[in-house]
Amino acid sequence: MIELEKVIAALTGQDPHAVTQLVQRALDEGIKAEDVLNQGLIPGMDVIGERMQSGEMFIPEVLMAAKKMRAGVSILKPLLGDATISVAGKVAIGTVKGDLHDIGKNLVKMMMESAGFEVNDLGVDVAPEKFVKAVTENDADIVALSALLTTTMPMMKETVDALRESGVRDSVKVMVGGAPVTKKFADDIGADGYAPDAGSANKMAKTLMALG
Ligand code: B1M
Repeated sequence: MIELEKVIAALTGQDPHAVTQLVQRALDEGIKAEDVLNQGLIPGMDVIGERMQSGEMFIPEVLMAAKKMRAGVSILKPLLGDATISVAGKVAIGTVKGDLHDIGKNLVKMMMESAGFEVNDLGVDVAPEKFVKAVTENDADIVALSALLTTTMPMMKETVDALRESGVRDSVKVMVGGAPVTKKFADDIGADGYAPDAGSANKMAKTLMALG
């Protein structure tokens, strides 16, 4: 059994190799790769997300933790079946058309990957039809839209409308976020979920997956 406290300490500490060392030690002790991931790294990143949400941790620390997490997962990946890696669901994420801001979107992506989601990053300035394509061709379970400009927020509604017009709206969940976006806005445009920050975005994604 990998101890969660040790994972959290490794994710939040100063030593850049602490997570990889911990993962390797756990494997050497005979702990299954799947358990190291599901009972160690993923719950550890959930705690990081909660600390970010509550203001206990700041963006640079969260980025460092996500980087360490990725290094830990890269040791586990060859030992895990594909199904174990992508159990949480498939997400197509992007910053909406007309908007070039991607720092927050990238952070959300990292947190989602850390939580076990397979994330297809469509980049910035993503037109509604590209999100539609991600659903029709790549079977995304969740479309995750980021916007940082009040002028590009309407593009979120256009994306929801495009999904509806293409007949795939009912087969996918839509979640939105970004500094100017609110829960009320999300409700008004017919999105399924809203998250104020990267720490809560992966929780919302898990909630949406559980709704089916
Ligand atoms: Co721009 N910019 N910018 N900018 N920029 C803002 C957003 C702005 C608030 C600055 C200001 O005026 N005070 C302002 C928007 C005003 C408004 O619309 N209300 C603004 C403007 C006006 C512009 C330009 C129009 C400026 C110009 O050219 N005249 C221009 C637009 C370009 C375009 O997009 N078409 C522009 C350009 C740029 C740069 C290219 C220079 C650069 C972006 C670089 C990049 O992203 N690669 C930039 C930056 C860096 C900023 C600020 C300074 C920082 C944004 C950021 O990265 N924050 C920003 C001012 C500010 O916020 N202080 C500003 C850190 C990031 C971690 O936070 O993105 O909010 P954030 O993400 C958070 C949450 O919002 C949430 O989780 C993240 C982590 O917790 N979240 C989600 C984000 N997406 C989510 C999705 C989810 C869930 C949660 O679910 C799917």
